[in-house]
Order: sequence, then structure tokens, then C-alpha cells
Amino acid sequence: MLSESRIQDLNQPLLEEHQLQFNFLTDLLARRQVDAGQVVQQLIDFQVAIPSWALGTGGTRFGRFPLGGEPRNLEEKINDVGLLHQLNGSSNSISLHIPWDIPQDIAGLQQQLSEQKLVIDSVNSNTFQDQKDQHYSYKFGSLSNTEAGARQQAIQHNIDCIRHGQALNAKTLTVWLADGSNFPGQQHLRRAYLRTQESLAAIYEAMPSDWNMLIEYKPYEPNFYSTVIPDWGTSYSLCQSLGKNANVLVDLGHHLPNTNIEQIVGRLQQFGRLGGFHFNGSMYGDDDLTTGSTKPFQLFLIFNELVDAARDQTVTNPTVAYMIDASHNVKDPLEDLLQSVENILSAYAKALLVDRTALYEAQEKNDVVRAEEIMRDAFLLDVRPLVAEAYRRAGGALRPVAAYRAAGIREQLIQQRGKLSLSTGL
Ligand code: LRH
Ligand code: MN
Ligand code: MN
Repeated sequence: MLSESRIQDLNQPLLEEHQLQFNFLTDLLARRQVDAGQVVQQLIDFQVAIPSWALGTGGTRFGRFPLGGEPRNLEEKINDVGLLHQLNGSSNSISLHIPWDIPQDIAGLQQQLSEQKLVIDSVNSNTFQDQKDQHYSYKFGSLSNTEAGARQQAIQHNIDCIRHGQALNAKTLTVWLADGSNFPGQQHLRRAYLRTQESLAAIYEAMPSDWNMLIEYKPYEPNFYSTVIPDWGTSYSLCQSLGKNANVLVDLGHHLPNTNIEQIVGRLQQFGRLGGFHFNGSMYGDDDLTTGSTKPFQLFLIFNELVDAARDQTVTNPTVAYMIDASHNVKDPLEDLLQSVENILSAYAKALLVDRTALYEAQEKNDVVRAEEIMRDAFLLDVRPLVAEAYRRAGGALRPVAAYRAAGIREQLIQQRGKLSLSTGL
């Protein structure tokens, strides 16, 4: 739908100003002994997975306002991620959600993925909704359910997810459980944990040795009194009990207000148990807003922990899976995702620019103000020319959202798929 030359044409009128800004930043950074080209290369190498469930207009439990042209099947979802990747060169993978995305035509999908230079990074299981014809209900939990049959059904579903993922060369299973309770006394808290641990162990056993399991935590919703995996400590203890291929997934929205997420990220890396991220923006909780829209400074501080640990040889954390889990009901989802990726790259670029030698020195001397100023210096620098240059060098658009609009992509999608096309998703 978008040719490379069309993207170049859209870049053309912006090039002169971009070059001016990029050259200025290159000179400025060179004075600080930082090679802008190297930073740009690190940005090009950074890839973040797009969730298949965020490509249609999101909704709330009060309603949904579809804008049309949304993908109706997995092929169309892959196509949309391909478009994003063409525009920014930074979204080369897709997270699937089963059963919303059951792959059917495996050979066809594989061909499409390779043509669009995409991979499937992870498969997410879904035991938070009852599916048609399923024998046991998840009303009172899945992997933690008091009924052995329901637990077994949920275990089997996760194993089926692995099989679906294997067909498309994925290597990661993401588990998020809605399990918990709504009222005091409803659930035996310790036993619910133990049943979950046992169920996860059965899935882990069935998982191929080159696969990873990511365990996501969340303090509330849809259960509002207790959640079986409410926090990183619980995820961490489950991972510890399972083995080295189970690691913690940090969804930025899955924290109570004011939680110091960057510290959690630092801790998990120190323990070698940070498995992945679900990036999104959060104002109150699991809001799934555009990543970086509400708390860009926090996003920068999280990336600061990642960059810091990556440079520390004593840290041996596994490869981290970077994924978005944001979807919105008043934005065009593709524009929303382009914005999320851009904010992620900006936070990463800023973290790469922190003067770490000066920072460590200030920290050692307990020079509080100096340390904070160093962080602010990096955060307040306008790194957009670096991000734009990364897009450009990857064959993408200098301004992906503007290019998306100028190319009339949504209009074309509506023409192809209809005004009222509905997608699966939340
Ligand atoms: C749960 C969650 C989890 C799900 C996704 C759809 O709130 O973050 O990752 O799989 O949303
Ligand atoms: Mn999530
Ligand atoms: Mn969530």
C-alpha cells in the first residue's frame, strides 16, 4: 500500500530542515564526546512489538466508537503492522492473542510475514474470557480455579497457544491471569497462589526448551479485592519456582499510582528476571494510553535503568522483549501506535545520552543536585532529530504520523475493509 518511493517523496520537503537540526545536534553531541551516528544506530536496532489487539479501535466497558477500516482477520492485522514498520522501521514484530488470532493458513502467513519483514514475537493466552463451547467457566479463575477440570482446561489452552506460536516461529508465551477475588474471604489467598504455581509448572514443563514464559502481574481488575498475581514480587517468586525460562513482564499500567516502576525494573535486572515490557501510558491504572503521553519523565527513567544495566557487566539479565500494550478509543489506533513507538525511542535516546561517568561521580559524592541536573540535561534535550534520522536511515518517514495522514492510509483502509469493520479485541 505504501511504496518506498512514496515515503521518500513525503520526506522530500522536510529534508532540508531535518538535516539542519540533525547536524546541529551531531555537533553539539560531538562536543560532549558523544557520537550521534552511534546513537542513531542503537535507535535503528531497537524494535518494539505491536499488539494485534490494539489495531482496531479500543473501547471501554461503556462503549466503542469504531472508525472503520479496522483489520478483520490476522492477515489484515499483519498488514497493518507492516505499514507501521514501513513508516518507522521500528516495529518489526507482532504479539498475538489466542483465540482472537488463531493462525489458519500457516504457509500463507509465513510468506506474508517474510514479505513484510515481520516476525511473531509472542503469543498471549486468554483465560480471562469464556469461549464458546468451552466446558468449564473462568468465572472463578483459570489456573487458580478450585476445580481441577477448569485448571486443566486453562493449562491446555496455554499449551495450545505454544503450538500456535511454534507454527509461526514465535518463542514466547505471555501469561496474564485475571484470577483473583472480589470480596474478602471469597478465596483462600495462599491456596490460590499454590494452585497457580502448580498449573504454571505444568505449562512450563510442556514448553519447548528454547521458549520463554513471561508472567505479567496486575494489582486489580477485573477482580477488585485480590489478584492472584498482583505484583512483581509474586511474578518473581513464580518465575523462581519455574526455572530460568520464566521471567517477569512489566506492564507499565499495572501498578498502583506513584509506584516507582524504574526501581522495579532495576531490581528485576539485578536478579536477572526482567523478561519484557508492555509499554503504555497510565494516569490512574491500566488505562492503556499512548506510551509516554502522561509520564514521559518516568519512561525516560525506566530506559535509564535499562541502559545502565546493559553497560554493567555484572548484570546478566536475559534478552528483554519490548512490546506495546496500548489501545485507545478516541484515536486512530495506527496513529496511536506510531506515537507510542516514537515516545519509546525518544526515551531510549535520552537515556543513551545520560552522562554516566558524571552521574556516578555525583552519586558517589552524594551530590544530589548535580545528579538530578545530569538527568534533567539528558531528559530535556530535544532528541527528535535523532529519532527522525533513525527512521530515515531505516527507509521510513521523517514524520511517520504526518506521512500516514498525507498518504491517506486510513481512507484507503476504509475503502478496502468498510466503514463498519469490526476487529476482535478489548
Ligand atoms: C491485561 C493486559 C494483558 C492482556 C492484555 C489484553 O490488562 O494488559 O496483557 O493480555 O491486557
Ligand atoms: Mn499487558
Ligand atoms: Mn493491561
